[in-house]
Amino acid sequence: MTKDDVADALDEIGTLLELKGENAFRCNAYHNGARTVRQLEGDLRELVDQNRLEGVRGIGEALREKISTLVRTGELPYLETLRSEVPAGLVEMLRLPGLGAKKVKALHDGLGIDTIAKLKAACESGAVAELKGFGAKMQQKLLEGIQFLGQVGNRVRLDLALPLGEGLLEHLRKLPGVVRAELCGSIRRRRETAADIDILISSSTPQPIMDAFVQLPEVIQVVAHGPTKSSVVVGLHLGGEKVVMNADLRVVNDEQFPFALHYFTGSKAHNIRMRQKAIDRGWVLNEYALGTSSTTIPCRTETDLYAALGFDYIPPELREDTGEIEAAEAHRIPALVEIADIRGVFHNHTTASDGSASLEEMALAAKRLGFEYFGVGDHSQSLTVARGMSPEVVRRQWAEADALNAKLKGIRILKGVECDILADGSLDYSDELLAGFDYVVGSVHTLFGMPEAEMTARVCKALSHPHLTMLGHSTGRLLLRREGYKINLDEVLKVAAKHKKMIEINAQPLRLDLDWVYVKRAKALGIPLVINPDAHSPGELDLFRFGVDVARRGWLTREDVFNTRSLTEVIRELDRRKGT
Ligand code: DGT
Ligand code: CA
Ligand code: ZN
Repeated sequence: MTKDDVADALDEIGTLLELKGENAFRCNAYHNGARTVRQLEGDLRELVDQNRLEGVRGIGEALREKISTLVRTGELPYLETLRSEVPAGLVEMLRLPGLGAKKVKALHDGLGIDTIAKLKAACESGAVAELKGFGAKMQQKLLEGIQFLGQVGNRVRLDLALPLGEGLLEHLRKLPGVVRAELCGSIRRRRETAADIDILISSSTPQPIMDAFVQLPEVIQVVAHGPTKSSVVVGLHLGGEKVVMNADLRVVNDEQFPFALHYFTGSKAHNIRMRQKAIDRGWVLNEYALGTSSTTIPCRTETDLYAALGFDYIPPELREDTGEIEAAEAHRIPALVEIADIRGVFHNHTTASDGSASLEEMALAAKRLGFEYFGVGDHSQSLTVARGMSPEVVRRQWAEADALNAKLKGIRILKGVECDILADGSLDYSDELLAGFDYVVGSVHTLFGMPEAEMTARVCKALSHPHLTMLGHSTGRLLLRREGYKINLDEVLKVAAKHKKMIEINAQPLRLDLDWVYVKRAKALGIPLVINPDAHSPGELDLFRFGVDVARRGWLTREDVFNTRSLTEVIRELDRRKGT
């Protein structure tokens, strides 16, 4: 039992008590206790054994007793009882936007709703709108939320699935008898979310590898344990979130590895087209081999496999059957942008708005990543929830940037802003002030409910503003949480191209917005793209790499991405734009 496991249990108790209608004070005691446990210093087992939890603020006697039981026995009968008393569907309903424990309880008490399916039916019949405290608007919102949940299912964001998968891979690679081991599936293709972790290993001794796999520390449940295929549920705490997902392991012999790697990497659409290409040559391609009924074509690697069919190697990010097979056939697969190509970033926050670190700390963190420039882009004045900067704060930040640029070696601070695009499409500062920035990122943060035509006009108007340099997170989506605002992106791209504006690929793993599908279209229109981490702390600067994944999925080369340029080139281009 780690601190996180214990804290999760306390949080769960708090939530279950809320759903039972316990008083808020008692419920909060558990949530606060959970937070305290997560932040405790030292080994929890020792703290319990030496009675050192006594006197810790936020952990009263009732909690202390439960923590001790959990740590000593790994179980908590009190929690088990609570779980059996509260229908599981109620907990699931909490995932819907706008539904807290009080409302879930009201739905349960008032209409007997204890599953999402029943909630959907009650919304469709209009019963929810009639319930006190709900109304037609809430009912509509719930229906939309249910539909969204149905679409996203149990997918997990790449920034969580990837480290979880890489952790498993690291354990597995150390096992005796493992020749090659790789992650496959959507994670290898760097899709922004994944349904499960697909792992492939080559070995001539699969059984002991299977046995070790189902016993890895991350495994919380074994779904299937076979001779060459096993399936488990894994769980891990990552950055304050508990990630739980399925992981499948397949073992093949080493001759089969490139074929299996190709097959399980997918996508399914790519595989189907590839198999057809093989058939066109009178061959068969499956997860074990390429060849005719009598002979097989030996391949050591995926590169060999593609070459056998007369193709260029296709990077996994492109394998979505959106033209990559034709390009490989014509030897026109582009050299995709790489992490090492990125030389700076433009959209980041500091304590001047809602960031957690000073301008100097952020700039130094950027330098440590090997960047040549750090563009600061704090929020503008009207965004008060994010402590948007008044013109005075802006001028103070400029002076600070000048002083730091005189002092710091090896990193150059560029003076930018993430300027709000107001409801009517105008920008949030006077033209005079805007002219003083090195560049302006324009973003929408308010009135997400606007009709599509209005939102499109709003953003397009901002794109025509002479001082706007690039458009920030263009739909406002939060992956697996909320859809973006309604906007005609094709129109937006057309207008951006016309005014020669850049478009950001927001690399926050929760956003990854512009979506890769539109990245590809932006490139076709000649629009320069910019990969920005939208960092709110020094550690988040490194998130830029998830933006590189999106750029690669959008077929971008180094030339297509503005922040692959050197500092000198960037300054020259920004100056040129300001002159026009
Ligand atoms: P996911 O798991 O939804 O994030 O996406 P994938 O692409 O990882 O899908 P998954 O895990 O169901 O399957 C892994 C790969 O296996 C998939 O990308 C392609 C291959 N595959 C799975 N089912 C089929 C199929 O019916 N036909 C073909 N040709 N390939 C398949
Ligand atoms: Ca998968
Ligand atoms: Zn923003």
